[in-house]
Amino acid sequence: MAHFHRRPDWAIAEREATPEHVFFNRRAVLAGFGASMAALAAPPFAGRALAADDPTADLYPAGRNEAYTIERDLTPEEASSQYNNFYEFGSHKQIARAAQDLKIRPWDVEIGGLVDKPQKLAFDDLIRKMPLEERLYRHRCVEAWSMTVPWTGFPLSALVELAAPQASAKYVRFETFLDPAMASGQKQVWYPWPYVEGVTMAEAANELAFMVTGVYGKPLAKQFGAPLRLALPWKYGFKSIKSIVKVTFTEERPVSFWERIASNEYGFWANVNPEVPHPRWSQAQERVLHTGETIPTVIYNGYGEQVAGLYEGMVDEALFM
Ligand SMILES: Nc1nc2c(c(=O)[nH]1)N[C@H]1C(S)=C(S)[C@@H](COP(=O)(O)O)O[C@H]1N2
Ligand SMILES: [Mo]
Repeated sequence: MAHFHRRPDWAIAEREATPEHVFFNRRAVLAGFGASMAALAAPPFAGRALAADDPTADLYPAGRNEAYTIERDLTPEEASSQYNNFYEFGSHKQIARAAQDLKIRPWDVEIGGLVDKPQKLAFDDLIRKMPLEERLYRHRCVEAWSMTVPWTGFPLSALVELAAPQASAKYVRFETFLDPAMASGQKQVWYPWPYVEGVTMAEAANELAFMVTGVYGKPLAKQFGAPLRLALPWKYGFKSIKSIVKVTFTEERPVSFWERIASNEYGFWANVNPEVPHPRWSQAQERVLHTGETIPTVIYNGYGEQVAGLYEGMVDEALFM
């Protein structure tokens, strides 16, 4: 019974494990972000969405919803698009180039399970049924780095409405594509592919739960999880599943990808809380991706007003891991 798996890279506190923040700091000092990238030993700025080639290009930029702006500075695209978690393309942060192998057309999204309207839609049809808007959201990775990005997309609640779930549905389960020939990371058999995530129906109905189709006023670049990903800004980043092909309404709680790998470290709820450390590192602070600055982490990543009510009275649940 040779059942073992390699520890994920974030098994070590990331600021100890990786040189990237040093790299970013040095780059910021030397040139300032966005300036003369080519002059530095930096990776090329791979994977800008080629707006003209994208069948949804005419939908961008979408109008900004001013209810979702924040005081923090936006993370420059040059930083957020060159430092990504997308294990399907490698277990490190420099996957932007490899992720260009992701084939995003044709792209179907299957909606099923306990619903009145099971359906399989082409992404290009789905997006045109949905109310697109831009929102500025914080993103806090469980590895204790953070960014602030302008996502474009539509509320998850609009997709729930389209599916018409039955009363017995208690959870929404999301699944990423499975294609090891295209995504070399999926050849690593010790990971439980495909990537799976889930939320409760109440979480799915929360106004903050957002299905993302674009960023920086353009269709999503591949490394961000094109053409369709989730953003749950009050939870650790691993809940925000990328490149979704399947949405299933279930009675049973889905077991997510990282929960299956290490349930004592990456739970179902994964709500951000600076006072509940990861078993192997503190969550009290976070490193701002593009500046290297360390700032305090805030409960529910600053979204307590919108989401704390979801968890009232749930004393027996591990809400913060
Ligand atoms: N399918 C899939 N979704 C994923 C991941 C992944 O490896 N595969 N990584 C997660 C993690 S840990 C984080 S922090 C965010 C990173 O999103 P970003 O690369 O756009 O910053 O995506 C999440 N969604
Ligand atoms: Mo993450």
